Amino acid sequence: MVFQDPGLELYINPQCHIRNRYRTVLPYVKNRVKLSGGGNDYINASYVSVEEVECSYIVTQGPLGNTICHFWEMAWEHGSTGIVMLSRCEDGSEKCAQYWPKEVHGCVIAGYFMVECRERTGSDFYTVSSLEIHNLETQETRTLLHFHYNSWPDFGVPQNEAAFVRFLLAVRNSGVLGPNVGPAIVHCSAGVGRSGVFTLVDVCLSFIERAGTLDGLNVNDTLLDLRMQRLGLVQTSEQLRFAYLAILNAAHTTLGLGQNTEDFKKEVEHEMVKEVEHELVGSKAPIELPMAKLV
Ligand code: PTR
Ligand code: PTR
Repeated sequence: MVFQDPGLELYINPQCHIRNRYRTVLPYVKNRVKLSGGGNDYINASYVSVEEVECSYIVTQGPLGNTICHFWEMAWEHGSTGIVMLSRCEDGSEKCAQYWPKEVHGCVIAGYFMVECRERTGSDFYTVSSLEIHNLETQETRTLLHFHYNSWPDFGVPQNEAAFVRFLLAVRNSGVLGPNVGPAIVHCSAGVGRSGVFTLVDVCLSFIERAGTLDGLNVNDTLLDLRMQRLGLVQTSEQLRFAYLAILNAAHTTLGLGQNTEDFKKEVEHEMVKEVEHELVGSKAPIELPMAKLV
């Protein structure tokens, strides 16, 4: 299946091929992020936002070795204070370049930027690094938090939604997703499957917080809206089901409605997920990437 909407034109430029990690995953023309440093302005990244709940992100692929400098340029130009990374660097093959320091007190130099790791804390499934980014051209320095969820395979789901929700709440509580800072950068390997789950759950949680209830939440429409901004966000029906469970878990946690129970899970399985799979995965919103449009 292929998106037919003429407003959803993918950015296809042979001069930019070496900046794409996957030939089939490209940003739309209408909302691609442009680098402003002069020369080729291309980076495989999309602005994704839902204004109603003041959520905005930059969703992007895991940097390649030759795009690390573009990645940091983008973070700098947008005043981002947080990066959410949902893939590993290696998982059988390279999924993402090691664009941030591997070790505490380590340093990465890319283009005009020097990035140092000041501190790192973590649990078994995620790490939080406090990074200092120095602009070598202007001599300015800023700090930025790097949240790395390191146990989520591509096309899969995390082990359980409670762990993922703990991660999401840690990101939210840090303030990096807030409306008064630059958009957080969210990426996995292609910047569609796992990044789609993260943004969908965060946006839905924002709707729930604003309303003070789960009533009226429309996850389907929210995902369709996000998919008009970057193709293929949320890749599999398993990921979509997981997003549902995570949304409900997060809602129960933040609204104090009590913890996830088996009954509650069953309810989700029966009443919501089946319907959504049928509607969203089955017909209206293709999961497949639009191969036909590619040169
Ligand atoms: N665990 C590392 C540390 O604390 O130094 C941080 C880290 C985690 C670095 C994962 C890289 C990682 O990616 P990969 O799992 O692909 O090596
Ligand atoms: N497998 C696809 C291809 O080779 O064209 C690209 C792809 C890779 C799509 C990973 C999605 C992927 O998952 P995620 O967006 O979660 O990194």
